Amino acid sequence: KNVQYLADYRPYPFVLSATRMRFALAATDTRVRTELSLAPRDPEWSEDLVLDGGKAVRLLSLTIDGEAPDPAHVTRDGETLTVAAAALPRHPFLLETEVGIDPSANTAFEGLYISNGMFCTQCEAEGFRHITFYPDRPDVMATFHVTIDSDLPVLLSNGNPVGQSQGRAEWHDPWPKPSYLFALVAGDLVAVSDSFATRSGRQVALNVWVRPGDQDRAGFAMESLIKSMKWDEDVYGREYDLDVFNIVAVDDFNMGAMENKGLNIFNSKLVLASPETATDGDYERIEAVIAHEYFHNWTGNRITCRDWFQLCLKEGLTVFRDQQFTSDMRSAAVKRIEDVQALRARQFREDQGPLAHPPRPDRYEEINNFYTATVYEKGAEVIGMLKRLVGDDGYRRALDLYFDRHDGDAATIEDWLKVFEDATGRDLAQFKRWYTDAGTPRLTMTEDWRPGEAGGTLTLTFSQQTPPTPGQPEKPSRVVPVAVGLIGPNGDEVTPTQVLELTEASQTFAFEGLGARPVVSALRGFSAPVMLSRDLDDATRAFLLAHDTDPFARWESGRDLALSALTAAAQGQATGGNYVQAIGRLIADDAADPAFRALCLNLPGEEEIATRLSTGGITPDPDAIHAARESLARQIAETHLDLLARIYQDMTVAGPYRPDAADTARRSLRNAVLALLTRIDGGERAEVLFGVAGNMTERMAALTALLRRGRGQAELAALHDQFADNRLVMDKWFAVQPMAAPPAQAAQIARDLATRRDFDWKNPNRFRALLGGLSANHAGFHAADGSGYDFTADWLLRMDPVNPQIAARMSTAFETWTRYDAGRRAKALAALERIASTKGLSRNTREMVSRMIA
Ligand code: BAL
Ligand code: ZN
Repeated sequence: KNVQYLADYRPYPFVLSATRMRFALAATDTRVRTELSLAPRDPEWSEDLVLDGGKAVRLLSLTIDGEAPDPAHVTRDGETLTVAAAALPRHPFLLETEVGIDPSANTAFEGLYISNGMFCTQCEAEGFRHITFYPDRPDVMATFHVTIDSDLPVLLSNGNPVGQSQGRAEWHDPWPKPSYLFALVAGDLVAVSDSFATRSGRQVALNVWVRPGDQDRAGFAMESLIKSMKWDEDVYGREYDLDVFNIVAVDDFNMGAMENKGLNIFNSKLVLASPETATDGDYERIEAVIAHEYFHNWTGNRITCRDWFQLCLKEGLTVFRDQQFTSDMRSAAVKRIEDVQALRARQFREDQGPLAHPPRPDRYEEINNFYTATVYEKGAEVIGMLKRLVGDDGYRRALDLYFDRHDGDAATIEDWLKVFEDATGRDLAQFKRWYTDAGTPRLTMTEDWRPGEAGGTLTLTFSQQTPPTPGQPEKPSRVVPVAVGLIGPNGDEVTPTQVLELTEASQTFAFEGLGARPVVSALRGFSAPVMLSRDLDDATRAFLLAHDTDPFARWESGRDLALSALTAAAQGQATGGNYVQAIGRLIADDAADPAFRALCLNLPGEEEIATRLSTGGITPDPDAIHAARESLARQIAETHLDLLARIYQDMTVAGPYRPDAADTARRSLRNAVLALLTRIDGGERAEVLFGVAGNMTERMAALTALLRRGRGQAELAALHDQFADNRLVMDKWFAVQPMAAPPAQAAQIARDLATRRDFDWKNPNRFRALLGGLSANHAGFHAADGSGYDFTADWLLRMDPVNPQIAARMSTAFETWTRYDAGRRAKALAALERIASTKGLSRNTREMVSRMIA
């Protein structure tokens, strides 16, 4: 085992000031010459020079200040190249290497590879070591000067262009950066171009590079980039710092996108959009991810991470910033609810199982396995709490200090917390546990009401407790900000939002001088990433759903009502009359935001119901959960048939397609209603909509509704005929079939799809579409006969030698396996053990599987 520990950190013993590289690109034999300007960190102390370098990097030559060292002083193992201290000067020196690499053989898409004839790189976290020998760690930062020799028409790297001639381009990046931010692209590409004048007057050339023919789908990405640049100036005072900002879309990409300095590389699904091919959700995601990668220029690039344990320093903060951006561009209330839904679906799920880890882990085997919901989304939640605790002004002062103090640094979570302490005077020692401790705290709230002459007193008692997680049996109390408001019996707010700060295992807070017993609206805005439990009857929940002034808390009341009905039904108990009535009143309110009504109307997913049950100590039965959810949906549809039919008509969106918040909101409500109506009308409306809709949002909604009812084959065929050449649409086509299939058929449908010639499984998007589609079908993936587990294990094993990152990432489909019944557990464990016992398994997948079966 090759475990890395945070406690073992020590600075690199050499200082690297400048890196010069020359690439002679060729598909099977690319030559890379690298010059490193190095100096010993401490001239009194001699150390070996250890450079990282993957197995496939062939060393062709090495010199120090122009001389080849004695070969006895140079040793190579599978992962490093070491020059013995005896061969190194005690003064600054130039180390030159030439290596040969084979981009055409690189199916793992780490380092330099080829996608559809285009050369492309992905270096975060440790891809650069597959390009050349280098101190491939984020705290080694250097300026880069890159020359690319190739006949391909477009040759790009980081920084500013400094030379362009036939078959050659030169780029210089003046901002010292770690190797993970290096990028190179060479291909037959065309650009959608624009420009941006920064607030200090710098003209920046902007380009979104795509394959010829895709230009008409790149405009929205450009609009999003310009909005992001403006927003970061207005809200954070951050200005862009190069003459050019390039974005490139590539079809084969392990991640969503990558923030390389001045040369962001994107998975094409997060750049390309047209109304006919992309959904409203795709547009919103493109806007958010373009912003996210752009925002990294300050939070990630200008200030980077000292080591990979600090990954959430840049990711949590940048997610937080992109969430703020989307809130400002669209509806803050809707965005908050969507983010909490995503957090619960991915991060709470992770926290409850064997893969639980803190936002800042203190050990890993393979860092690529830690690009997780905990590092990203919980990392963002922790910053939201900090902001709530220190206030908006304190947050702004702390961020200004962070940028002033740490510009050009490779920083740590300690540095981050220190700027908040220094800017606000607050002691954050206890708060730091949010970074170091895993697990979702469980909060319990009880109420005590005492009427009195001078008004009544309401006392709230909170207790907190966090269940053990792997390696962390004890969980000390954390600081938990709980935003609370009080609503009077007539529905008026009597006490506006206050933030209560919990620091103890149990604590009370009193509200005095109250006229009548109020109803408590708790955890407003989801003020902390905790699970709150309180004894509340359905009538009070329905009251809050009707009257709460905080949109998140209001939505949450509806959610709780639905979950209480669903969890009861999944255990064979009574049905959800209260919820059905309350939801009818809510969606009938034409004054309310349609997006909010849609969020309330969409029932919790089966996975969420399973999580709620297992949190309460009950073993979830996927088939019973599926049946309960279907039955409640049908009950809603039958009870409110006329109302739903009316809303379906009213929410028709006229005119040309626009992906803005207003039209997206109307379509989201209309599509939520369609899913219910399809349960009653035999699919009539969905079939019509699929035929007439000019946009992918409505066509996918119609197709999904039909497939869930066992229909939709003609529509599937039509979509295929129309878009067989469009990879992104075909990914949707592959994903929706197992996802929306009746659970008993899901695994077989996935298996059949996997035999198709166009199941281009080495493409990460296509692989994720099919396996992710199946695992999104809760009862299908967890089919009692183990067919979902077996199918998934077969394909993880097939993918692992080709692309270990993707295999390891997709293995998280199994991360909840321990919460199911003995029969399912045995089948899931057998599948995991089959993977674990496979010879030659990658470090990535081995680490994931062994943590899951530990
Ligand atoms: N840094 C990896 C991709 C992202 O989070 O932006
Ligand atoms: Zn990021």
